[in-house]
Amino acid sequence: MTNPLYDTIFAPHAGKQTPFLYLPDGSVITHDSFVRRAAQLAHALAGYGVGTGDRIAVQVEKCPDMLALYAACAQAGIIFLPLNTAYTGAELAYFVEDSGAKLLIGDPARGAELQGVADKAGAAFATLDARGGTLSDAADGQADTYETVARSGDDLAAFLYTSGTTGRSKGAMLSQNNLISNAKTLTDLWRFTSDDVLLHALPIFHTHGLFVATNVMLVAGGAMAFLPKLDIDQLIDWMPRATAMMGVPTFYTRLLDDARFDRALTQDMRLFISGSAPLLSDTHVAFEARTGHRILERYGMTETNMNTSNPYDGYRRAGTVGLPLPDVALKVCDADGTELPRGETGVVEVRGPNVFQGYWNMPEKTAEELRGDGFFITGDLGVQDADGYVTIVGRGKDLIISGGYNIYPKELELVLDTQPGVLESAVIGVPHPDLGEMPLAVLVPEGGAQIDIEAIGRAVADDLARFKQPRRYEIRESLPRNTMGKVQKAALRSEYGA
Ligand code: MLC
Ligand code: AMP
Repeated sequence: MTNPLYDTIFAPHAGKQTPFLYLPDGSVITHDSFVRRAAQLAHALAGYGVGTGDRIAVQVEKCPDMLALYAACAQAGIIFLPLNTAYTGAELAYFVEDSGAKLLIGDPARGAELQGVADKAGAAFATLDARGGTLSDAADGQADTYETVARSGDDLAAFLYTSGTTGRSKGAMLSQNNLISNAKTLTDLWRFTSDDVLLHALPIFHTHGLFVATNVMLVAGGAMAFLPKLDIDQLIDWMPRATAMMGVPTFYTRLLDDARFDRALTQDMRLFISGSAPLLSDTHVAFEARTGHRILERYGMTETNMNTSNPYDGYRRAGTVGLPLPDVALKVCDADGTELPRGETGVVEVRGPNVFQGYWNMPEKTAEELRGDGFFITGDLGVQDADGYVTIVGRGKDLIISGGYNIYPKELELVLDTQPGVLESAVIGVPHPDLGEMPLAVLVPEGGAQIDIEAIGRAVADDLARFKQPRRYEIRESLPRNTMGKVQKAALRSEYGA
């Protein structure tokens, strides 16, 4: 193979007139037209001076061209760096500068702002959305074949940024083999074939919607109902024409809240998969009672793609994330990395072809989390039972997961601490019926100062994407600390969590 990722996932589709993307307006993109569009986009990228090994930062709404850009990057050996469309200009500037991206591709409606971000970072700028843009214009007249650039499986295919406990985002470097191994393993494990139609309502800038869903469907040669976002009416409308769905737990709780969602509607579905955040056992049980389907829960992360899955044929155990994938080694360890006996709770560590290559330009961070023997320290607390099923019982890392998006409290605290009248802050996750968790900010005023919460709400909006912004503020005289001076977040969670 000259380019394992392109040759495995995209090349087999050239010439196939079968449906790949069903779009909400009724139009269909075939497998063949998808790879042809990718080739045109690869030519357009070359026109912007982007070449093999370069990075491109892509903050583009979910649309077929955004997905085809991923294929174009694979074909041209360019490293694809997709970014959440909710990120502010300030957040984006960090990613473009840190990654050294040669080109930023963004929303035409934010053209002036993003051009400024690109200029500051010394990157070129192009626009793209579902209606077009300068990149799409540049692609339109190009040849629809492109000579695939030779790459090895160890070459990098993508960067996905993930925040950390220090508040500074880290670029997780994913190789071609990282993506290929997961794509093949999951296609087999979940029995995807060319007969499948996947309901795809997830964003395509994260592991779940991009690599898990898209790569699996391409390896299988199936189709996707490619929906812009989670819209329950649309999901219900498409369900009788689909065979499978992948979603975060909010997808399942919202479906259950709708009386139209029942056994008849799901009778032709064969598989519902959940991940990215804990699925409550209650949801699992209610879903089976309503539809007769047992949700298949799996567990993964940006740095490792998927690690475990409940079985397709065997018992799907509610509240567990199932068994390690066939090519993944998993152990539950103490803080020193010593494996604990089955049944004891500790930190989950994983090793396998799915595990990333390290954090871009952060060798110390990489060494802290990726052991010399290849085991990655996930920061999740888990327990494995005698049958091998893994349950995630909590997180060692200070992380909030809201509707499947990660929010690192430190990043918010750094912004809040600089606000007028604020001496210090602590951000905690509190339960939320729809999104699982949401961030609550506890603020301590400087001696005698008045804190203007509305002004703070407006100020954080410049720095933080909306989904990260605290939904509730509490003011108190001081933060509870232990004898070492560390803020006791558990105490705050039990005080405000209800
Ligand atoms: C949207 N909003 C959120 C939010 N999503 N707030 C907190 N958390 C979220 N996840 C806010 C918006 O800013 C807006 O705020 C309001 O909610 C309505 O926006 P929306 O776009 O209409 O929201 P909605 O469609 O309801 O989106 C909710 C959601 C979506 C849960 C469907 O966030 C989603 O698709 N999440 C999936 C995330 C995902 O793919 N994660 C995978 C990561 S990969 P306002 O105030 O302006 O109205 C990974 C590895 C693995 O974790 O294992 O898979
Ligand atoms: P991210 O960094 O966005 O990739 O988020 C990965 C994190 O999501 C993991 O480290 C877990 O904490 C969490 N996660 C993913 N899937 C599950 C799941 N099925 N159950 C519980 N937590 C999950």
